[in-house]
Amino acid sequence: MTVVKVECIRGNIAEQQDMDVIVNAANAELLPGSGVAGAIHSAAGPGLAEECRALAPIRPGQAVISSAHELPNQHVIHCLGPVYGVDEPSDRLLAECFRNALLLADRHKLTSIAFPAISTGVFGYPLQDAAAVAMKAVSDTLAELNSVRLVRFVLFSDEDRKVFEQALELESGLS
Ligand code: AR6
Repeated sequence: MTVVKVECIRGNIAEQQDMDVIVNAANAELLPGSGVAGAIHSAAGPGLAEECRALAPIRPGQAVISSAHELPNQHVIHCLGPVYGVDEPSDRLLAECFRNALLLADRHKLTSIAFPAISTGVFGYPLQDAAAVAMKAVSDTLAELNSVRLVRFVLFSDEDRKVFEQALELESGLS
């Protein structure tokens, strides 16, 4: 079985130079926005929004792939997370984001993928619950991956990183 490393770091998702693909916590229209989407679009330059126009709109749980433009990565995968309490069932839709992004990266023969904490900002998903969903989704998808070797969660604060680290330790399929 393929060995996949899962790690949690504190950092900026738009500054993951060593990763093949970074994941955007997008809006349905794939427009720049705030938070993760703002950071990714401003680092990528206007070409990203232009390319994204043809890929939008997307629905909760869906993942689409684009070029990375001026970012140091090969690609960006855009996921629309659920708005907590609105898009239901939110846990299944959030899990689909991680699963669909991993499978898409794998289909593109990419080896490393960096995720932000999708839905936990503007979309209001409680961080601890989101971390558990994320780790279980990665664990449940591992057996289907051929190319991906490194999954990195990039959290904006050390406090958030600790929450994800704990969820990683609790997800037995990943240890
Ligand atoms: N790097 C890593 N994590 C970040 C960064 C960054 N540069 N910036 C914020 N976070 P959010 P969502 C954390 O709101 O909840 C946008 O406007 C942040 O602390 O970016 O999925 C889109 O256009 C939080 O824990 O994504 C959508 O309309 C997490 O990343 C909507 O917000 C996600 O925060 C998407 O909302």
